[in-house]
Amino acid sequence: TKMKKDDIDYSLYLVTDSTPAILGNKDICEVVEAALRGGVTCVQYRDKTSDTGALVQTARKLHAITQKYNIPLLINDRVDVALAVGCEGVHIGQDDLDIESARKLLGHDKIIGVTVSNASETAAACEDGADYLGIGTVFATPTKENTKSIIGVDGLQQILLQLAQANSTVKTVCIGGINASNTSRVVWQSRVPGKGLDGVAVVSAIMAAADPEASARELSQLFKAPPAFARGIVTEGLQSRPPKDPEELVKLAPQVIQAVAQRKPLSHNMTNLVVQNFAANVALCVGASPIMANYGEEAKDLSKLGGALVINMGTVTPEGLDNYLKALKAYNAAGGPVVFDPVGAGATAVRRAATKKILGGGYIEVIKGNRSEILSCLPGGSTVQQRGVDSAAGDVDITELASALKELATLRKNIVVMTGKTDYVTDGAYVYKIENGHEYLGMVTGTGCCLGTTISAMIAAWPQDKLAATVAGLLHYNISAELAAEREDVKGPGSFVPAFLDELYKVRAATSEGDLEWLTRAK
Ligand code: 3NM
Ligand code: MG
Repeated sequence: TKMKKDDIDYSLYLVTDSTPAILGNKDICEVVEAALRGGVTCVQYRDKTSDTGALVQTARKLHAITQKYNIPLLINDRVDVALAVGCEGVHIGQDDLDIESARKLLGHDKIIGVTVSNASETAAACEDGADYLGIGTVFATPTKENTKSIIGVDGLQQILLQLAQANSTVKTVCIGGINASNTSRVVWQSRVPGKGLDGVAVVSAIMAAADPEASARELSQLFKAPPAFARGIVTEGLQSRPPKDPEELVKLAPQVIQAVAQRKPLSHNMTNLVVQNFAANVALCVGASPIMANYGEEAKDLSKLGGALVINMGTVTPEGLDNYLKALKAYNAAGGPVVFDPVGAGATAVRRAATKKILGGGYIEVIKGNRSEILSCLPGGSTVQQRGVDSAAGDVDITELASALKELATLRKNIVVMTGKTDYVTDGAYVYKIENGHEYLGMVTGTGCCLGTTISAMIAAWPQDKLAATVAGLLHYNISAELAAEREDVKGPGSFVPAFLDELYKVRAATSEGDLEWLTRAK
């Protein structure tokens, strides 16, 4: 039977590796056959060191095996080897033979795949008639050191967006550091309206696995499964979804606050040195159970307690960053929500890099920050980001800003909160403005951070509607600040702090008893 190249299933794409570090002393043919039994749908023979004779010999053996399973075999780089073997095609990198020449040699029925890592390579590969794109390097990987660029899930998504906008039908797989712990979320998170990955390509996750068949089976199931945290999150047609009525959101706030009071959800804070104590007190006052635990290893157990995680980057260190990433993974695996506060993102190269790592390291339910922090979270290609970062004043047109916020929330399938005198909240469908609050909030330290803690309590207690939960958190917080600032015993920022804690507590207590007088201030 001859394979038609349009019908190729790219969902689990195995790239071989013959180096001792990965293959060990196993037989490549046995590993590939086991992987095929497990559900691999496409095989690329990649061997950077063997002589041509040996390459052809191994490729022939592999081809005999892949043919039994009716699965295509592609050869990395070497068009001559592919021709000698008569297999289904090649995979070429940016430094290899050009696509046009490869096409001339191979003809139109053969598959030509190309590695791309940015917009211009993508455009060129499509123009030149690549059948599929291997997009990477997604995550840094010991399998291929000195890769050109680590693009993360953001970079991957930018390329999918580019293809969607061009109505391209080219197939896509991603590569680089893909394994069972990240497959489903990378597939889910990178998806844009109209375009998602056709598959994932792996080397070590199968080639270096103790049981390649079992690993392949697991990966093939994970490719199709939405990740734990994605249950119930709409991924398509975000922009065309009808916006929720602001008044309805305000009306839900008391229910959310009551749910916090009843459930006392865990608010797991990995936060900076300045606000530990204040954030814990705020969590208690809004009705949550705080734990200030910065050690990532603990997150696995804590993530199973039904609470939410706050990652606050206020005092980022290399060790801290590792801890955040570990915790993020644990919460994603358990399906627990994560709030990210990119404190000072954009201020230093270290923080920009850390922001990128955290955003690429998992799924985040709510990103909360001030204007410059939020602008730093926008994907690289955003024009608003460039203007915002370039101009010292950071003056950005408000409609442009609103559409940037929607873009960010749509791409990330999450909630974005931009704080300031007016707070903006969006789920990608609509941007809501909240005008409550008091200037004292800006005069004492940690109030921004504690808002993240408050929101974490709300989404943990009200996971069914994270937008409503976030709005409830903002209202509870900001209106408590107004009530505190207006008290006669409050003379300034110093006396404001304890009064603010009191009012947070009192708003919760009143709401639990059905007294919603405070909510009439919502605006
Ligand atoms: N190509 P693993 S990354 C072969 O970015 C290869 O183009 C890459 O190995 C690219 O699945 C890579 O073990 C290695 O991380 C991927
Ligand atoms: Mg190559």
